[in-house]
Amino acid sequence: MHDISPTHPRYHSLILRDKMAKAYQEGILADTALIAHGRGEAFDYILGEKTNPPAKKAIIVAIASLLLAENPVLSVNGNTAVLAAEDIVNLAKLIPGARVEINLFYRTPQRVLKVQEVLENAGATGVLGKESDHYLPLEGLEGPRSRAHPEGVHQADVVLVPLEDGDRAEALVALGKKVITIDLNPLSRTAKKSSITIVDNLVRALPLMITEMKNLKRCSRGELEKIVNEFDNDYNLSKTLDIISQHFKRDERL
Ligand code: PTJ
Repeated sequence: MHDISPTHPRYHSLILRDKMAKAYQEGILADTALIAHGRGEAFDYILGEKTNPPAKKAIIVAIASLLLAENPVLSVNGNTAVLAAEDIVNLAKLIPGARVEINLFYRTPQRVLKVQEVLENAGATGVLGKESDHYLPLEGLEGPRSRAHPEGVHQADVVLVPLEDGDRAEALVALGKKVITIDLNPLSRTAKKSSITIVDNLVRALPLMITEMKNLKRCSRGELEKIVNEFDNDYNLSKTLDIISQHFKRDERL
C-alpha cells in the first residue's frame, strides 16, 4: 500500500487504484481488470466523479425493479467483489429472496475461489456460482460466459450485473430478464442493451441503492410498478450523454 495523503486532490481515486493493484497481486482480479478500471476512471472524470441526475433516476428504478422481482440475483465479478463486496452483501440482505452469484468473464477455478472468499469475508452466505456448483448454459452464449446457476441467474427475472460484458447483457435480455447494469461508460454495448443502466461508479451507486432500498420499501406494489413502467432507458442514457457534452463545452470556455 502506497502512503497516500488524504489531502491529495486525487486521494479517493488513488486509494481505489491501490486496492485494485493489491487485489491483482493476490490473484483475485483478471489481467485486464486494471485496464477496465482505468477506462472507468476516464469516464468518471468526464462525468465529474459524482452521481448525476440520470444515474439517480436509474438507481430508483433499479431498486423498484429489485423489490418487485420474484427471483432477484446480484451477479458479481472480480472488480465488483474487490471494490464493493460489503455493499453487495448489504444490498442483497435488504432485497427479499435475493441471491448473490459469482460470474467471471475470465473464469479460472482459482479466481472463483478467491472471489468467493472476498464475498464471504464481507458476510455473504449461500453464494452461488462456486466452482463445485452445478450450472446450466445460457442460450446464446458459449464457453464459461454461458454458465448460470439453476437457482440463480438461470431462473432470475431481475439481475443486477455491474460491469457486465455486452454479449452476456444482450443474452440475458433476450431471455426475457430485466437486466440492471452499473457501467461508467454510457456508450458501451452493455449500457445500451441493458434494461436499466446506472451510469455511475459502482462505489458510489451501490451505497445509494442501499439508501434508496430503505426509502422504497415503504411503497406499494402499484407505486413501484408505476416507477418502473414510466422509465425509458434510452432517454435516460441520452441525458447522461448531454451531461458529458456539456462538460466539454464548459471546458472549451476556460
Ligand atoms: O472478473 P472478471 O473475470 O469477470 O472480469 C471483469 C472485467 C471487468 C475485467 C471484464 O468484465 C471486462 O473486461 O470488462 P470490460 O469489457 O472492460 O468492461 C468494463 C466496463 O466497466 C467499462 O465500460 C468501464 O467503463 C466500466 N467500469 C470500470 N470500472 C467501473 C466501471 N463501471 C462502474 N464502476 C466502476 N468502478
